[in-house]
Amino acid sequence: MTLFEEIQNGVISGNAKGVADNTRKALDTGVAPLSIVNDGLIAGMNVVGVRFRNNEIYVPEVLIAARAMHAGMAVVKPLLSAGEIGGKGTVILGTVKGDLHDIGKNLVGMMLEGAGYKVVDLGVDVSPEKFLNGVDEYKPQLVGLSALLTTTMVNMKTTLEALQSYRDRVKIFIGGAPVTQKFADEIGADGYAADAASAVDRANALLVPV
Ligand code: B12
Repeated sequence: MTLFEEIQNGVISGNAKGVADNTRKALDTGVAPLSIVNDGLIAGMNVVGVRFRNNEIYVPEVLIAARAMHAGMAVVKPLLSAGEIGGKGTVILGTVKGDLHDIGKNLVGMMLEGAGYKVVDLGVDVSPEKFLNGVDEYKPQLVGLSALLTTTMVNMKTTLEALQSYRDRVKIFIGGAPVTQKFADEIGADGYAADAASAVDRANALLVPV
């Protein structure tokens, strides 16, 4: 079994210590931190998502898997952030009001940090007002909204509306499993990305001066 498979299986079975150990082992053998995230930790979590959807596993197993994934993330995160921290600009991230899912958002945040952005994470269940206050306080170039529920996607629209007067200064991009490019276009977001790696590409593209 490859180290990537060991890490994936560790996430799937919720073996936090095993994931952390194998993540260190992979780093020691020279594997790039970003590959560990993409091909180990995220790949494992994707399997967990499919099994949960198919009712093969339930909420407690998912939470235990997420904890294992975070154990690996804790090991790679300092290395991902080792680049020019914050040099590219500031991004505010949050999961919209009513929504408590944060695994994907956290991954996006870690990837953005790894790519050189300063990331301010407002957490979950973030109201439009809280996003507005965050923009006032941190003066970001980018705001990222996450939603994992079809019922909370609508709060992306209300958040965009709340940020209306900042739209000339701040780009807003969105993501989350039910979110699509079509939805992003419909609500007038500046961008959309399907996963954490393309979120970095999207951020880079949005911030290129026109
Ligand atoms: C983990 C999980 C939970 C955990 C969350 C733990 C946590 N700390 O996040 C718990 C158990 C708490 C939970 C609760 C619920 N959940 Co849930 N959950 C999931 C599950 C299995 C995985 C989500 C996940 O973490 N995926 C892994 C990450 C890496 O993927 P991701 O989030 O999609 O993120 C990636 C991209 O979308 C993108 N991205 C994400 N955010 C952003 C933001 C930006 C700016 C960008 C650019 C990109 C981006 O990049 C990420 C990284 O690659 C999904 C099933 C699934 N397959 O999606 C259901 C799922 C999302 N949950 C669901 C439901 C229904 C619920 C509950 C209502 C269940 C209940 N009855 O209590 C509650 C709601 C609680 C609430 N108010 O939010 C449904 C949603 C159905 C729908 N269409 O609305 C799903 C799809 C399961 C299902 N098939 O029924 N859940």
